Amino acid sequence: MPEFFPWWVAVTHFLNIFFLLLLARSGLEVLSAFPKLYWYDNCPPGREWLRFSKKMYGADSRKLWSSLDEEEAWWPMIALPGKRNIGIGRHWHFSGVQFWILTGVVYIVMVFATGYWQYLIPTHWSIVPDSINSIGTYLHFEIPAKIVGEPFEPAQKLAYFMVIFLLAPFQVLTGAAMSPSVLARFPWYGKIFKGKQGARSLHFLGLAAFGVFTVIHTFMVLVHNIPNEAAGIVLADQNANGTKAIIIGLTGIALIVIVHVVITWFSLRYRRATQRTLGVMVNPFEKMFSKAFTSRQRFTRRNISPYFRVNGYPPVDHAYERLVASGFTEYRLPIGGLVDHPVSLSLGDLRKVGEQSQITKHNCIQGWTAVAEWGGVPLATIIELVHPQEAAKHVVFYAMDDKGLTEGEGRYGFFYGSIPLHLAKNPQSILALEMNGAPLPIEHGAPIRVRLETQLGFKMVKWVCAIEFVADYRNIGMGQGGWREDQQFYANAAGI
Ligand SMILES: Nc1nc2c(c(=O)[nH]1)N[C@H]1C(S)=C(S)[C@@H](COP(=O)(O)O)O[C@H]1N2
Ligand SMILES: [Mo]
Repeated sequence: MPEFFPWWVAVTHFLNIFFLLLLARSGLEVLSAFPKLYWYDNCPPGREWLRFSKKMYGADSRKLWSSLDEEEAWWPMIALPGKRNIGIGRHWHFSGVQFWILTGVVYIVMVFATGYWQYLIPTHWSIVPDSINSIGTYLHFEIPAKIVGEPFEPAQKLAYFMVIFLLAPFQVLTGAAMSPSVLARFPWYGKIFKGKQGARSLHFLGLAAFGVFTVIHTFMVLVHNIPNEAAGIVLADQNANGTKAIIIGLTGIALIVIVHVVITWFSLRYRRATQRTLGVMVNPFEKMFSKAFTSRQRFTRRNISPYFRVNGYPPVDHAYERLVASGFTEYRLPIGGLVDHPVSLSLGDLRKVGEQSQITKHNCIQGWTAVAEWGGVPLATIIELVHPQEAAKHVVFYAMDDKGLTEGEGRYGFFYGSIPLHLAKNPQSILALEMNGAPLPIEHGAPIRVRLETQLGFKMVKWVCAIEFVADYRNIGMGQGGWREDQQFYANAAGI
């Protein structure tokens, strides 16, 4: 039989504490951007089953509001990094999860390679009544006996089994069910979890379960024979000096806290550097998703959401007002840059170029979703029309809303976004002129907005006024590939 407390359990247990705390805190940062949980993907305001926000926005609100207004600033003590930084929070979450999974894989391999699984995996249903007995014993303020020849009592074994073999994979699976490119490519996968909102709710409940487990687990270690157990889990030797083990254990916890304080401070103080550094780990991963998956969404008219949130306030300048007043008859869309045939098209010209419609689900980075029908011109047809040169690698969409005027809060400059050429060629990448069978409403991007159905919402530029094919986006704006990447530190790839 394997040792009760081998060294690799001590090591992976320590790493697990570090990464789980990282995932919990950065996950809360993501939640803070849309602190509402739903069980269905239409997610209209007011119908959430759980809300962590006092702000109320009604679906019948007379004043235009934007989904970014629903975001909450959470305390850096709780969220990583806190203070409305979902871009940075996601970077930590997706960097951390890779190492957490790696730790888990190493642990599981060792569990099976060494035979340790016998201590963790119940092989008989009697574990259930035995566990109930154990819990009864605890409720009489006594410690139940360990299973003969094993390190744990029955309730403990069952709890560890559920956390390791059910809860941890559950968090990975519900996490994956929130990626827009996974959902677009495999719509059946999302359905298992009641859609993206179901997956968000379940992922949150998973976090809550981890929290409950951690509290009980820690308490149990304290009421059991603490110096002894500490010696086992910290020093991988139950007979080692307990006091020494407790000191080393507490030092380890202090170290974890210090690292968390430092990375939180650093993330808030040097947001660009954090975005760049963690981007090295996250971007390839996100790009892989965007590249491998194309959207296969086929919703029906019955799936169309009665309420579709707006993100980003419409342009407020006179030029845009004049365009609206003219019914966009004066609107022209220049498409140029590194192309053989630059063009400038009116809405009528664009309609002649091609027509495609699709009913798809929108995924905002904050977490909300909504289904609509979009009609317009496939970007692939535009590409054929203008014929990009060899050097063209990205497509940049420039918008008419100047964030300094529409939002303020220290933000400035016109909204824009860029995508790699391959995304523009995807089957459901279009320039939409219509929403739900009518011309695009102003708040949703009139007269033209981009639709890319494997990506997060922030990539789908509204109120487009020009399109440029470029070799590189680094000399545009602040060089990160889009306005939200520049000023909110979002990742440039948006398939997750
Ligand atoms: N020009 C412009 N386009 C934009 C934005 C914006 O602020 N300005 N916000 C983006 C974000 S973050 C999202 S989620 C979607 C929202 O689209 P909707 O308002 O039609 O729901 O638009 C995207 N396109
Ligand atoms: Mo968004």
